Amino acid sequence: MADRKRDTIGADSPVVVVANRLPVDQVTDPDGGTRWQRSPGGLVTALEPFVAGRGGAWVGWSGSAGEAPEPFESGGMSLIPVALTDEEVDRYYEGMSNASLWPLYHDVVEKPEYHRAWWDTYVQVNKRFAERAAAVAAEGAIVWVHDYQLQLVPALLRQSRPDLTIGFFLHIPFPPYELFTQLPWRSAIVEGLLGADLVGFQRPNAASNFVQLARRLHDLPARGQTIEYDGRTVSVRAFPISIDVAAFDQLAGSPEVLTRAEEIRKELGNPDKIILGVDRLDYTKGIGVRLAAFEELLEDGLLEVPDTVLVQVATPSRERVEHYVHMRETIEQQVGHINGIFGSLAGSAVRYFNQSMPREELAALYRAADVMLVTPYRDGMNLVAKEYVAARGDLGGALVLSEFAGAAAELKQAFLVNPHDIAGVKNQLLRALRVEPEEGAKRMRAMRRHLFKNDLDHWASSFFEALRGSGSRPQRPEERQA
Ligand code: GDG
Repeated sequence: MADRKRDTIGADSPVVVVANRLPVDQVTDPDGGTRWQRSPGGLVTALEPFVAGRGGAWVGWSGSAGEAPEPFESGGMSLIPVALTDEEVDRYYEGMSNASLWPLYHDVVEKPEYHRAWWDTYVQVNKRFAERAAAVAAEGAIVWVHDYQLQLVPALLRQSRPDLTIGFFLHIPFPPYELFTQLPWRSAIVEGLLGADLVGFQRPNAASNFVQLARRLHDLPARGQTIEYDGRTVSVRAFPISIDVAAFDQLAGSPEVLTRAEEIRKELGNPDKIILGVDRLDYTKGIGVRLAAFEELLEDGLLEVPDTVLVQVATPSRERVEHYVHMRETIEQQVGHINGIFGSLAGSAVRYFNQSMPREELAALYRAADVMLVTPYRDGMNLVAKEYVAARGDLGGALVLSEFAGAAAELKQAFLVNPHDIAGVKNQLLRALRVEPEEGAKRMRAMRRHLFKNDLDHWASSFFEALRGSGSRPQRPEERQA
């Protein structure tokens, strides 16, 4: 991707995205030179047309501690890096974001830690993001702030730039009143979010949790999907995120991926059934649950190795956060235990990868897998479930999906499970493994139909449309003519 630098990069941007990370990663070439490469994430693909097509800017952290690079242009967007020191990465990102807010927002699956020093740094870093956004946003611009790391940015921005139309989207669940109110800084977070004109969540129950909070904690008048605050009306709605369904469908149906899917089956010893899990190695994803269910089915003699194998891709994640170090040890012990008992010289029962795989390899795994196991205890949406369905243009395969993933509300024809109920997970896994091809195809077709109508572009357009209709922003002259 060609990078260009100029003095006034990003100034007067009509659309600004503010997210913890920039949409690029710095890569080092063999000759030692460095360059920026577009990040593989779906969010970039979703937002790029709205930002790049309008000469917009993206404010975010580069991913490395220390001085921030100068703003630069890339992929038609102005990228505005925000600097974080080592201590800020430690307290704002790994601490407050990933050891306090992440577990609290995921039903306290692990116990959140609350430290005042983490909070102070969270406030300080949120101010920095807000300042950078305020500096590049044009008069009356639209600013879209993302996720739990930046919940104070909407209010901070509104203070300095009341002319802006501000949207916020939370990618993870939002907890009910009873859990949220644990947070020592609960009022500040609610006030931070209320700085937006539109607050978006993955699911309607998260939106109503937030409305309830505003009503009970701040005694604010709230009706349906709106809250009256500070002389403004804040809209609160669900916008379930999706993936680029057509692109994934096409990738998974390409000759290269299909050939690779066949190779994968062979490399695994041509088992009758392949069960697959793909997750960031995170304690919310319920990896231990599926290992336990698989182990019990082997013990019960209902499944056998090498007829059936479980492939688990567990992508390294947040490796310096204590909870993650501990869970990795537990999962790896569990895998070792199962393989020790049920493996043979011909191969092991669980093929475990603590590695990040190329997208093409993931698509081939999805295509090779007879059953996809997605068993989070709580998940905002879960894009892996949607990718699996998008990859199955052959209408093969079966999806076992946790009721506690946002995706379960849409992928209703999946084999739904309660991940706290191991007996139930075992039953549904067996049903999925034994489903008649005709019934499997019927389920897959219905889920694919839903996804093709509700793709990533639909998500981003709906949010932008709702945001444009929400603020009290004065119209720009060209909009008045249109
Ligand atoms: C948060 C919320 C919400 C995984 N391993 C590899 C790889 N991945 C890709 C998957 C998928 C993405 O990462 C994971 O997305 P999820 O939605 O499953 O989960 P989170 O990372 O927790 O995301 C979640 C999401 O935000 C969006 O709003 O759905 O609920 O928690 O796309 O394919 N990609 C590659 N190699 C890997 O090894 N290339």
